[in-house]
Amino acid sequence: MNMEKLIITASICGAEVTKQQNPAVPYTVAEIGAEAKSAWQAGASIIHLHVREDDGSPTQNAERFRACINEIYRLCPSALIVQPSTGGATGMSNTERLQPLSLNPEMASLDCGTCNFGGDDTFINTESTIKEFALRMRECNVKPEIEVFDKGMIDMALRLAKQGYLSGPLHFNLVLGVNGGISGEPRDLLFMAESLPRDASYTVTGIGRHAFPLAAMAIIMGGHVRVGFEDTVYLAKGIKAKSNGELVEKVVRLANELGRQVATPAEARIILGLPSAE
Ligand code: KMH
Ligand code: ZN
Repeated sequence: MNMEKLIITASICGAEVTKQQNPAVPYTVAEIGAEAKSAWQAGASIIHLHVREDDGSPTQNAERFRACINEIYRLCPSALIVQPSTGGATGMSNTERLQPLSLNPEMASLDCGTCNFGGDDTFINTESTIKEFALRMRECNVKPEIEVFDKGMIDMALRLAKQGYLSGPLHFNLVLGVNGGISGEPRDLLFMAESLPRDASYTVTGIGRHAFPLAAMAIIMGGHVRVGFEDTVYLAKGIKAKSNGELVEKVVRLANELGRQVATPAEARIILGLPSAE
């Protein structure tokens, strides 16, 4: 397949998934480091990072992020790209959510709209919140991964880009299958991808049972793929993954079968227009 190499992002932890759902979900600094290593060894070049207290409760504390990022770099010497979440967990304040930007990461997630988020939870991102987060990312020299859960959020990002809050080429994360966002059928992904500017890059996140069918579509379409415990704890129907590495390995198998090569972290930086790590 004559396409750009595939960037695999591992969403190793998330803010909501628990050890009750899968005992391999990492909470401690050591567990987060080990899960990042398993994903990197399997072929991930980006870690989308949430962090937890040791008891599993989600936190956006900068020092906890620093400890986890240091542990990840200690265990993964090829300089993975670490992308902290600024979404945090539902109900967190903007000030709480913004804390990891103080560490000047290369990238961070930028959520571009409000939606229901499973059950009665809501994930609130008003227009002024998105503008504030985008400006802070620009100040800190952080490349936003524009996270969208529905088509209207793409439109919001494009409107803010027109107003100068975001600069191109834009990089999106199309998240499909959240209970409250767009569903995860093939036509949904086609619609979302066709709604992006021609020079944009995108990664695809399929939630739950949509993870691997949408990964296969993204591989064929020239998109990139995110997979990890944040998005699914299952390797296949009824089979829980033993690690994030197992989930990444499955994406690598799909890419190999479909003839698309997997990017190293250095190649991912070039694709995304990030400065090299050296
Ligand atoms: N935990 C969700 C409420 C992000 O990382 O930017 C939001 C989330 C998005 O995970
Ligand atoms: Zn996240």
